[in-house]
Formats: sequence, C-alpha cells, structure tokens
Amino acid sequence: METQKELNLSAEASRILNKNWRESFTVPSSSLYPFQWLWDSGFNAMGWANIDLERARTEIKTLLSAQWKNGLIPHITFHNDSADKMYFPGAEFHGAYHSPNSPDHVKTTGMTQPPVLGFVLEYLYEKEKDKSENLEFYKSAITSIISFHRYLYTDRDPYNEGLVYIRHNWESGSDNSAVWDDVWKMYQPPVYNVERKDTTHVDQSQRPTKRDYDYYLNLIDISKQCNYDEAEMFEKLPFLIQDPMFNGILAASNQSLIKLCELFGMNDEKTQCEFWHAKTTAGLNDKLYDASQSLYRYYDLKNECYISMPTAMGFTPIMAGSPTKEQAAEMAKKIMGEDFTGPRLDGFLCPSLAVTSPSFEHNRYWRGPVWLQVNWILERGFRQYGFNEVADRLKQDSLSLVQKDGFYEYFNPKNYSDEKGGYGGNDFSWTAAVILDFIN
Ligand code: 2M8
Repeated sequence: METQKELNLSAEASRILNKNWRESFTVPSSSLYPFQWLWDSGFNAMGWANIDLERARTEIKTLLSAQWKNGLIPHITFHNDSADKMYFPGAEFHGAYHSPNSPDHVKTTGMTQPPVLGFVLEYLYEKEKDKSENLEFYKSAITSIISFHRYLYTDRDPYNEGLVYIRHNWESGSDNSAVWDDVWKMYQPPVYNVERKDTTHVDQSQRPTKRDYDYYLNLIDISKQCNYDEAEMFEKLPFLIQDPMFNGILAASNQSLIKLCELFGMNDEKTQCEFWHAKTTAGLNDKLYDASQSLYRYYDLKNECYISMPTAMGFTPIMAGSPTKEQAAEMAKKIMGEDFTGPRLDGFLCPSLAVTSPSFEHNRYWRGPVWLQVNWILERGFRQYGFNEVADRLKQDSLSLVQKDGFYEYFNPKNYSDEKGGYGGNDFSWTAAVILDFIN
C-alpha cells in the first residue's frame, strides 16, 4: 500500500516530467537547461518508464538520432534554432556542426557525457510487460550504444588500459567539482567577456565562478580549433582525465549490454561487451582504486598524476561490480562515516564532496551538494553488494530531501531542520525521475 506522502510525491514527479516534456524529449529544467542533455535524458527515460513507456522509448530514440558518424553521443542536442538566445554556450559557440562527424539534421555539442544508456535500456526493457513487442527498438538501440562504446574505447583509451578519458570537465557531469582545481592550476586561459545565462536563473553563489567558465570556454575553443578531430584534441587539450564515475558508468552499462545481448541473441556483440567490461573493471581496480581513501580516484593523463579527492563520484564504480567484497565493505564504512555524513553522522547522503574537505561548499553546485541521480547509482551499487543499510539510507535521504525542500537540482547535505536546502533549478526532471523509481 502506498502512503499518502508517496502518492503526493508520485503525482508531483509525474507533473514535473510532463511539464518538461517537449514533443519527443525531456528538458532537464524548463528555464535553466532548455535542450536535451545525454545523461539527464537517460535518467528521465527511466522516470518515464514508471509512468509511460512509450515516452521513455521516444526519449531514447530522439537522443540516439543525434549520434555522430564516429559513434559519439553528444552531451547536448540543440533541438531548435533559438538555442543561442536561451542558453550559453549554445550551438554557435560550440561550433561542432563544422565537424565532418556531426549529424546533418540537428546541431549538437562536440563532447559527450557519462555513458548511462546501457543500464537505462536494461531498465526500460525490464519494465516492458510484453517482452515480444518493440524488439526493433531495443536491437537498434543496443547497436547504437555499442557503437558509442566502441568510439570511446577506440578514440579515448590511448594506452589500452580499459579506462577512457574525458576531454572537458562537462563530460564528467560533475562540472565544477573540486577535483578539477588541480588541473586548472596548470595553465591560464584567456578572460572571456561573455554573457552567461545560467546566473539569470540561479543565484551566482550556487553556480560555477566566472573564472571557472573561462576554463570551460577555453577547452571548447581549443576543440573548435581542432575541428573536433580526436587525435588533434588529444595532442592539444590541457584537460585529459580518467574519471572514475565516467568509467564506472561505462562498465555498468557494459554489464547491462551483456545481459541484453544475451536475451536478444546478439552473440558477437555480447562477447565484445564482456571483453570491455572485464577490461574496464580491471583498469578501475588496478589503477584508480585508492585503498588509503577507500574510494576511487582520478588520473590526469596530461600532467601524469593522480588526483585524490573525497567525492561521491569516487564511490560510483560500485554499481559496475568493480570493487572486491572487502573493498566494498571499506567503501560502505567510508560513506557512513563523518567525512560524508558529518560530525553528528546525521547529514544527508551523499555530498558531492566530503563535508570535511577544505573545498566543501554546502550550496555550490558540484562542490558539496547532494545530487539525486548520483544517489540512485550508489543505492543500486551498495544494494547489489548486500549493504542494505547504506542503500536504505541513500534512498531515505533522497526522499527526505525532496519532501523537505522540493524537486530541486541539488541539495544541502547538512541537516539543519529549520533551513531550506534545495538549490539550482526547481521542478528538475532527473530529481523527479529518481523519485519515481524510488517509490515504485
Ligand atoms: C549541468 O551542466 C551544464 C553543462 O552541461 C551547465 O551547467 O550548463 C551539470 O549538472 C550536468 O551534469 C547536467 O547534465 C546538466 C543538465 O542538467 O547541467
């Protein structure tokens, strides 16, 4: 029996997804982000799968229709020409449509985002009541996602380590994470006098700084000068990072593709995904697991050094079954300890940066606040290893935050009973999507 509270949350979450639906895809937020973002779209499709599977499939079809000729699935698809008026940087600043690999019918960015689509597709398929229907959709989506992964392993793993690199901080999904501070210290970008749109919707204190944006825009400028040629970008970009969340999500998606290929009798593809999965989990464990922190860390390929920073993202490879049981037990202790739950152990999981870190900021975007789609990944991961207490806490904290503050983009992890702690955009799609999964 659903409680009244759950019914209200469910109705509110459905209202938000409907409000943010635009004919064939969902915008993350109607004011702040008016186009289709890759990993948002994946989470939003999972949300839709709880209330309208047709829309869930349409969301994925629309996203895949913007796939590049080399397999890249772009981070933003600008579905209409007013892009540059509504969001900065828009299609013109990115200039990715000049690349011979970009699609002909729609403008996109020339970078990607965490590769969630493998596990998203498995989620959708599990929700199908009649498994004999929509087979063409599933087979075609599996093929597109495999070609995306092939692009990543071919063009983004220069030393054949099973760990692909990201070449822009926006590809990580965790845009202004304190992890990148070390990379920014290595060079000085020019100052860009541009008109940002994000700070007209959200208070500047909750967004990246102006100087942060100089770095982000400079990476786009360099990519544009390379006309988005991967080999040239590898030579010229100052930002090449093996990111644990990106690779953990890639491995989790490979795991799902293995199951789907098995079900659909796609044997060669299954063998390929098994090979990738084994390689990436080995790479994660051999190179990125940091036993002294009980977390996965980052590797900076350009400057040839590790970056260790206690982030929520450092736990995410648990979803791919990467850690050993012993490592997972250490990770469970870590996430429930005072670094992440605060001195009284009563904070909300999981802060994007440990509350004990000197760089922690309770309201600034990816430098402290809780993000529900990250909680969803962690909840699945810890549950899979049998750490139900951790998984239950992640789920309960997510529900409590939304009940307390509303369907915001991110939340204050500190537990002040009388203070509202929802930040960024409101009526946010993936927050609604995650809630729909948690209560169904
Ligand atoms: C945020 O990123 C965009 C750039 O991609 C922005 O700040 O303008 C991030 O939170 C990213 O992970 C997310 O996909 C996007 C849309 O929700 O917003």
